Amino acid sequence: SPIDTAKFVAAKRAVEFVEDGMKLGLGTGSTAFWMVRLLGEMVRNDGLKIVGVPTSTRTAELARQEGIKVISLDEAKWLDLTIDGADEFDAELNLIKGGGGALLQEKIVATASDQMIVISDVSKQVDTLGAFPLPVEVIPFGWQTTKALIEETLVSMDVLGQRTTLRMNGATPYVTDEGNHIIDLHVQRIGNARQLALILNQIPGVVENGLFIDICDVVVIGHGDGRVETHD
Ligand code: DER
Repeated sequence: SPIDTAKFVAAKRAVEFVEDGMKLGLGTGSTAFWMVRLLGEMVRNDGLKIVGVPTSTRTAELARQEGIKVISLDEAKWLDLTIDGADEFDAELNLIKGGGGALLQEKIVATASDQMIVISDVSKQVDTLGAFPLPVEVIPFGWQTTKALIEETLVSMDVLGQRTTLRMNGATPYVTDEGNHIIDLHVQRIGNARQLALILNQIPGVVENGLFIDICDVVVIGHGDGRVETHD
């Protein structure tokens, strides 16, 4: 399908940045899926020498299946490059991530990397962040109070929507790799993403939010006709 083509060609362009000896952050999601598959082929067929730090248990499993050496972030300490997807990106390469529920490890790994490349498609390109609900990871203790505090914060900020929802996994609340919950913020548009990112993380009970500000260095945009653009 065109959307799969777009994801594939973006991943193919991104892995061109990968060199022997690199310590890589491996992203999570359907676009990152193609990147891990392509790296696996390069490891198996071309003898590419890399180690990978996954950003979720499911990426760890996929990487191992592909024959990529998986190590922990503590073993790696710092990474040369992280390649990951995004739910939205703007002209400043600020992102909303977390649609796949892995935003905490993704942000830690991306921040520990010399460079972050986002692999994406035009459906994620926006003038202003916020149409995609902003994921916020909260600890289970008192999560309903934390959710109410987040809503109070939204009322005091320049955001249009103030509705928040607990992310579910079927009939029960979604649980992240760290055992936390995710609150999705339906804000419609975010006037000041940098400010919102800072204020959200001051709320007791909030672990991390899906706004990636000044973290992404390059966005690779794939198109359904096979074209690829690179924005940095
Ligand atoms: O959850 C995440 O942050 C994912 O990277 C998400 O933002 C992109 O997932 P997709 O490639 O399946 O759209």
